[in-house]
Amino acid sequence: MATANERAARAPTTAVGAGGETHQSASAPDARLTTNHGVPISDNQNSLKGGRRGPTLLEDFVLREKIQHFDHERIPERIVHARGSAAHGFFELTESLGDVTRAKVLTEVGEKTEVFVRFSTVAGGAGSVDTPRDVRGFAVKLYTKEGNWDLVGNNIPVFFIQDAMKFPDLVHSVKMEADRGYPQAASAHDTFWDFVGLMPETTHMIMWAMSDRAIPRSFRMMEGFGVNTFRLLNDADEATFVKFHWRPKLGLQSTCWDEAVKIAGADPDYQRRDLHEAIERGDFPEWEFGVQLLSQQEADALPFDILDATKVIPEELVPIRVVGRLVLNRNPDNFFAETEQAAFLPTNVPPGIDFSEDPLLQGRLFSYQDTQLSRLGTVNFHQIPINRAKGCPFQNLQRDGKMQTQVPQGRANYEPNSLAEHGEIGGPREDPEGGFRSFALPLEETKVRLRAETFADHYSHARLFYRSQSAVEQAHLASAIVFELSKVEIEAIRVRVMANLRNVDEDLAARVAAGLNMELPPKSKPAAEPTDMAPSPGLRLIDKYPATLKGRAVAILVTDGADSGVVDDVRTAVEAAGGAVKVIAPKIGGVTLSDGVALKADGQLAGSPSVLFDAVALALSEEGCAELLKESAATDFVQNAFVHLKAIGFTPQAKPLLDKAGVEPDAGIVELGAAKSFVVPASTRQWDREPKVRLLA
Ligand code: HDE
Repeated sequence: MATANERAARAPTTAVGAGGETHQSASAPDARLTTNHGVPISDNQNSLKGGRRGPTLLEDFVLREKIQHFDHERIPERIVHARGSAAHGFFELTESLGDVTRAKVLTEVGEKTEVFVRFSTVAGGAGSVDTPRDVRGFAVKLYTKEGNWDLVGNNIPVFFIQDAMKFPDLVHSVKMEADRGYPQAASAHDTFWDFVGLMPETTHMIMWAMSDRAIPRSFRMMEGFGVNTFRLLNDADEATFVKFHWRPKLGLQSTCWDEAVKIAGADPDYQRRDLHEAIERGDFPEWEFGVQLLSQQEADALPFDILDATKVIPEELVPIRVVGRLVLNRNPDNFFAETEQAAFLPTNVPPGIDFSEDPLLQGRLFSYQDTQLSRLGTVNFHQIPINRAKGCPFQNLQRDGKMQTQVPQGRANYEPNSLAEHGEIGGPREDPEGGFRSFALPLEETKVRLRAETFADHYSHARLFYRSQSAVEQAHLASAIVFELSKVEIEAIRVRVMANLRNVDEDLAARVAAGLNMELPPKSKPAAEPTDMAPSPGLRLIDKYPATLKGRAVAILVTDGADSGVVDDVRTAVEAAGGAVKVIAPKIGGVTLSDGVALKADGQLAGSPSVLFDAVALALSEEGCAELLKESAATDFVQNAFVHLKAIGFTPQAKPLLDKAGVEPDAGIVELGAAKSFVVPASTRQWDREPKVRLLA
């Protein structure tokens, strides 16, 4: 584990800048404050004035430099995926894919490759919240020996649109509306659903976005997908299609919608904090890396087009081969320098990995490089430390440009040149054997601007997804659509969406109509009639919900006089099961337990609602409980834990609070200290409770 202190301790007292210059790091005990040009500063409190109370002088370069740098501290935020957080770690290959690729990162078993991974929401701005209903970005930069490989994925394996041409329209529709500047970080508004209704190709992704996948419990508990189909190329340049997968060791876990909404208020940085704190305490998040491999013949035999990013390849049809693992074990030292300046490029692929003709991917191949130019302001953004190729040198004859930090030697800035023959520096040369080669795709057709017929089916996969879900998940999905459409003001937009939903599943459409209390409209005419595919249990979420406390947090709410034995027992049991314990008390100074021992609090009740924890234990004394009955934060604490399907452990003295909060007994309501384990129900959600606490569509 690398705590902030340990990192500071091992940090060098001088750091090497990207261009090789050194500057004293702030952690050096004798560090002297200087201007950006190294001039020592004598006074950092007062500007230079003409007289004791006179005007500030233009001559004051110390003040001007400081304010000017501050004025320019911000760079444009990402147009999408603006809000994100990241961590360093490594990728380790556990099984070689040498039969299908020559990429060393996928053939050298046991080799550890440094990575930087950024997770993000998509629609909200950089200052928005962590828990909206949204797709999550899962961008991995692998610093391989053969150049950076950026696997820029999402936590959902399909996408809203089939062709990059529609991306600006999609993003405009989901972002805050153009005239009013709201809603922020929300898809529940007219323009988004207008686009959805008019573009049936969005339907499959809508199923995923309305499922609990779009309200994940933690970045550590999400799957990741490369989404687009790529190619792997072996030594003989033979191609195999590939889909990339990341599978979390902690399993897939999500929140309840009502909980996600409340977390946004209680802790807008919930997921960012969760990732940071897990890594600080040495609880390193880990994912399996898997691939689905298909030959051209296997791809041709599928009843859908693998170049269409709105289609999923069910793992029951093409199994996922696990060949590696990803571990995140170090927080960034500086958010701006690393997380904000990280530039991910789907075009970054090492030899042995290549693109497919997926028209969405093809557009991405242009967009990311282009957006980095405007975001980071220079063609030299690859020289920023977080973006530099670290696994190997980068060397070419490109020169100059804004913010050039390299100092190339010699006169050879062109190729071919013969200078090496004359004892001068000749510069790097191309490598026909080891260099990147594209797949020799035969191209014989005429130029066209159209959508292939093989992309016409917009509903079969949406149907497959919906019908593959468990009953609980189907109810959540239908309720999410009802929630979102209820925020849509133009009725015709709701009607159009419902008409499309009838092509997915009549039951789903009827549930949505009932939830809106609207007539079910006639079915819209699909471009291609949907077909029934065999359900794919692999598409479920709740089945991948592990019964474990590992990676989860349990709050113990304590009052003065609470039984210290109970508090100790809960802590010991939870920690033994891999969970983290937070003590919550009415006051941050803590409480005095029954044995007179003082217990400090990690959080104060009013600022630490139960939405921030996976299960709660109420270790209250009789007097403490009587006090809490007068505090609505306490009632909310218990009631929310109940309606968010969490386990509640309680001392008998806490019973009046349970009653006031309307808690009804079930398998998740456990008396502490009694024979029944609290850890068992705390390790999962109480799905059976849901019909008692919520009317679902
Ligand atoms: Fe992106 N996307 N995208 N995207 N995307 C960006 O690049 C774009 C798409 C994804 O943490 C932008 O650096 C187009 C699919 C992630 O820094 C931009 C299209 C997938 C991130 C861009 C797509 C993604 C981005 C904005 C359709 C899943 C955050 C800032 C043709 C595979 C990376 C930036 C980070 C970011 C363009 C669709 C994932 C504008 C044109 C599909 C995880 O270049």
